[in-house]
Amino acid sequence: MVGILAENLAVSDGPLNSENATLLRPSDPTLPLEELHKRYEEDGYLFLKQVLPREDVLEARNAYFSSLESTGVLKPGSEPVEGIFDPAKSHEDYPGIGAGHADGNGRPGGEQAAAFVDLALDAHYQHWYAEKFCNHPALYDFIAKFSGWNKNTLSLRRTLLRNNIPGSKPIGVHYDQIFLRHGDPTSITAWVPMGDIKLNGGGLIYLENGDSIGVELEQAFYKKAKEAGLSDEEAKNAFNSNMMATGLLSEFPAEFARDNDRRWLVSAYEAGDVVLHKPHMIHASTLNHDPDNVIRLATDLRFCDSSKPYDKRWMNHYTFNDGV
Ligand SMILES: O=C(O)CCC(=O)C(=O)O
Ligand SMILES: [Fe+2]
Repeated sequence: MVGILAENLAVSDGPLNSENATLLRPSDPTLPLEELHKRYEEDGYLFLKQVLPREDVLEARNAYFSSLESTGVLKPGSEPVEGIFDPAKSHEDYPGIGAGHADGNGRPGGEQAAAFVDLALDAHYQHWYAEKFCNHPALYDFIAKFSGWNKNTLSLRRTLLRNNIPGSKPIGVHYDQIFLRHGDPTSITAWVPMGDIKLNGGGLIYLENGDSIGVELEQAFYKKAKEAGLSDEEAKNAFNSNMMATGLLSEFPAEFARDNDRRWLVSAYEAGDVVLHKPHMIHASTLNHDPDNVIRLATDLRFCDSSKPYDKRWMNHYTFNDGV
């Protein structure tokens, strides 16, 4: 019998249940470094419980939704920090940034969505976010110690604040090195939920033992490019042309897991949790089916060793069509 993990837990091409999914393993950030390293290397991810102070994350969530309130996205009478979508509105008028729209990372939505999209983009440049949240010492210090990069730990400026409104399109299957391919494949992504996310509320999912599959895919892309007679530099630039225009491996997570004989790892998240993942670790997002219409907000912060080559395109704040 197929067990239910959560009512309505699903990806774009179908439900996630005990047959094709299981739970992500949480880790206490105070565990010995040796154990944390072992988990990160073995699993391709490290799901840190409460590494950021919950109140600081909620303060950022509040700032974000307060800045969007004028667009009518929030349910009348609700508090901005709750981030509850107005059920009378259509999610099409509130498109998310960076969810792998057909036009890559171009500007989403039409005329109707302009004010919302402008403000959602503008949030990336605000002091509360760009200076305070992205450089939170609790996370930076953890990564500097965990990686052993210490003072060479560099936080890449380009980040994506992603609001997934109930019913909107989640990001498809990918690994991050595809987008960071001008840098050494040792960077660390920190996926940071900005608020509590229920199991069926649109959180990130990871492919079980997915790092080795990502490494193999990367090698296969590289080999194919070389066989086509491309130089190293050209091969680097040709990665995207080997897959979908968006750099994604697939828009169909259920099918992708089936084809690779793997399960998806799922979790509910609390404000203060962070998942670190390796550059080839395969992941995607679930549909936001939050029964209370809570908007899923998260950001991806990336860290690298500044003594190694890193992707300089990531040293500028995110803008539409920035070529990454
Ligand atoms: O938040 C999402 O839906 C996608 C995030 C992601 O892919 C990442 O953090 O690398
Ligand atoms: Fe990613």
